[in-house]
Parts: sequence; structure tokens; C-alpha cells
Amino acid sequence: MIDCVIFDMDGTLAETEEVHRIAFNRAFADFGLDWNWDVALYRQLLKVTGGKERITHFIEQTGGVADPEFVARLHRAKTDIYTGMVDAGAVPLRPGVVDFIEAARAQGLTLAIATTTSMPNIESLLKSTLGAHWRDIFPVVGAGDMVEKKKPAPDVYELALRELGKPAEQCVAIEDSRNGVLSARAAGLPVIAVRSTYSSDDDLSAAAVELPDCEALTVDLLERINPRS
Ligand code: XBP
Ligand code: MG
Repeated sequence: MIDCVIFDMDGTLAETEEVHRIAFNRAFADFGLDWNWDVALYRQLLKVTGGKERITHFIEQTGGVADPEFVARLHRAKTDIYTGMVDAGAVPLRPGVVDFIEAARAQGLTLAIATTTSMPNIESLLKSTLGAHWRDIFPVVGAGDMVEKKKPAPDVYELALRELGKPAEQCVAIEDSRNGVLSARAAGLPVIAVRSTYSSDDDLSAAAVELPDCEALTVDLLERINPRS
């Protein structure tokens, strides 16, 4: 029986990627760089998970050499810009998410997060949307900077499972992207997929089921998920 739901954050709980993209571009401008990640380019770059990894990939793709210390400084600036925007209320949760959270908690399900993004971004989004008590709602949080390998590697889901103290068969992952679905599947979890704007072309066929939106997410649906699918 499924009694834990592990949520991805970016794209799943909220459509954050456009704000990430704007924050990257503002950080580039602040550093005097003439880089501009437009929507089409960012869709490509999202194949690489993690902001630092994405910047490094971009530099190397254009023939440059990425200095890890520079990348870390640039990414810190991006995180400050991103959290500033999110704290100001730039990103709501996707429609249906709050209703599902309330219904799941009423049924005694445990909720967790397994995301590639880093802790300051998680704090900002969940505090600005759910309030200061968000940690009561999500007692277990796995973040990208807590593990060695980011999605599509299983590490962040394995971390969440360890902290939950649950086997994968008792949990389900909710994901929006191919990398996310592959990560959860590699950790042995069944996946409910809900595409986001930036993952509209992703192959999500490894998920047990794909929903049209988060409003279709119900507690009843969890009972119909085959733990091995
Ligand atoms: C989301 C990401 C993240 C964000 C940026 O992947 O890849 O990297 O784009 O976050 P997922 P940071 O939804 O599969 O977890 O800049 O904090 O790394
Ligand atoms: Mg995602």
C-alpha cells in the first residue's frame, strides 16, 4: 500500500523554470557576460539538471573552459536573484497541488520532496506559498546539493527513501520531466507524471501514468498505482 508521496519541485509543485531562466540571465548581466538564455535554448539546456552543471555545460558547449569557482560564484548570484523573486510571490503552486496536499494529509499520507534544486530555493518557494510551517507538511526533503549525483541518477530519491525509512514500493513519485521520471524509476519508485510547460516534449513513458494536470491528482489514484509499474 502506498503511504508516502515524494514530490519533485521544479515544474511539478510549481512552474518555476521561467523564473530560473530570468534569474540566470540577470546574473549573467550583473557579471558583465553577454550570454542570453532564450526560451528555446533553455529548453535544450534543461536536459542538464542543476544550475551549476547547466552553466558548466553551456560554457563547454561554446568551446570555453569552466572554472568551478567562477561557476559557483555566478550560481550563488543567480540563487540570490531567484529567491528574491520567489520571496516576492513570483511563483504560485500549480492548480490542484494544495487540494491534493490537504487530501493526502487528511488520509495520513507522508509527503516528501526530492528535487535537484538547492535548499534556499526550496525554502523560498514553500515558505511563500504554504507559509512558515511548510516543514510540518514536508518533513523529509532531499535537495540536489545533498547528494553526489543529480537526476537522472537515483541519489536524491534514495536519500528521501532513507530519511522516510520506507521501501520504494510504499512510495510514489510525482514528476514533470524525463530526467525526474528516470531518477525516481532508478530508485525503484512508481511515478505519476504531470508535464510542465518546459517538459512538453519530454519522453515520460517510464511513468506508471501521465495526468493532464495537477488537478487530476487525487488520493484515490494512488490506490490504483501498481508499485512495480
Ligand atoms: C530542476 C533543475 C534545477 C533548476 C535550477 O530539475 O534542474 O536545476 O532548473 O536549480 P528537477 P538550481 O525538477 O528534475 O529537480 O539552479 O538551484 O540548481
Ligand atoms: Mg522537475
